[in-house]
Amino acid sequence: MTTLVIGNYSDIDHAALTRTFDPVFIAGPGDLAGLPADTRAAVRAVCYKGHAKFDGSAMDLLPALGLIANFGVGYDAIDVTAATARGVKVTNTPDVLNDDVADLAVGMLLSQVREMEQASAWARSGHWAAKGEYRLNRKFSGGKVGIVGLGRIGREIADRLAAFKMEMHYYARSEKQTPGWTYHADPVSLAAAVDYLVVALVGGASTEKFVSKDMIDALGPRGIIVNISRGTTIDEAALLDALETGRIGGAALDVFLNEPNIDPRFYALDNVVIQPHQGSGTVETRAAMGQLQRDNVSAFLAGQPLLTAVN
Ligand code: 8YV
Repeated sequence: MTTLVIGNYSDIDHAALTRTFDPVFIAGPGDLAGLPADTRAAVRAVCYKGHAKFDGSAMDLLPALGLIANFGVGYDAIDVTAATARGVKVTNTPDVLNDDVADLAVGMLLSQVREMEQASAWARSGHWAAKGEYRLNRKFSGGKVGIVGLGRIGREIADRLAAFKMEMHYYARSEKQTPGWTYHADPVSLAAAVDYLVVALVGGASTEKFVSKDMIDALGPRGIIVNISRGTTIDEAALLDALETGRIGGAALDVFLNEPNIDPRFYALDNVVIQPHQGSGTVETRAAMGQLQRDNVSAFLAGQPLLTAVN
């Protein structure tokens, strides 16, 4: 046995992993210590899925480890510095999920602005027939949007929103070739310039609470925040305060701190669209992510170049 699979996989992925590697499966890094020492010693590659921390002490339980292949583009759960220090390569699954995550981001924003959840509840509860038309809401096309992080996914979101005739603004570490779009080196100035703020940053320590109270206040009472990145990228306490007091108009969130046990204050808010971290959650995309994860492991075990290495 050279491959260890960590995390919860779909039946299709589970079968493909079994066929390809005949691995040992465990639910999370917390189960590593319970494996027999000779099993741990035989592990050269790990397929990892999940958001629990996979740190240096977990890696030290696998002395022959050479690869951690992550199921997901975001690898903030894995301590890449610790991996590199131990000569362990890390791979992820970029690009194959860009369309799905961007589609969901746009759908969540449109749903929030046009109050689709509330309007649906109005119809289902009989109010439409008994009380009449649902209240007027707000025009979506032609708004001003700010993308926080114009990487691969941010760019896909921006391209979709540009098709809604939006005025495009963005923050990124450096200005991009995007004629007609306004670059803001200062994220607070970005937030002040737009109606909608879409967060598409990488996760991890470098972006923790990047969307600050100052940015939230600059966005203002008509402003709406969308987050499809990681819960850590927003100062969640500041966001909840602003949502509860009306200092911000609303939010559409696919990611939270402490998923899936998110702060119950979110459930009491009717100005939040809540999604259960399902940005990449289609059959097609999860299949492509699983394939890329397995292809990285196969390449590693065959001594060939990794497809999508991050260190
Ligand atoms: C998760 C994600 O990987 O790709 C990412 O970074 O957040 C998701 O696609 C997926 O939920 C499996 O854990």
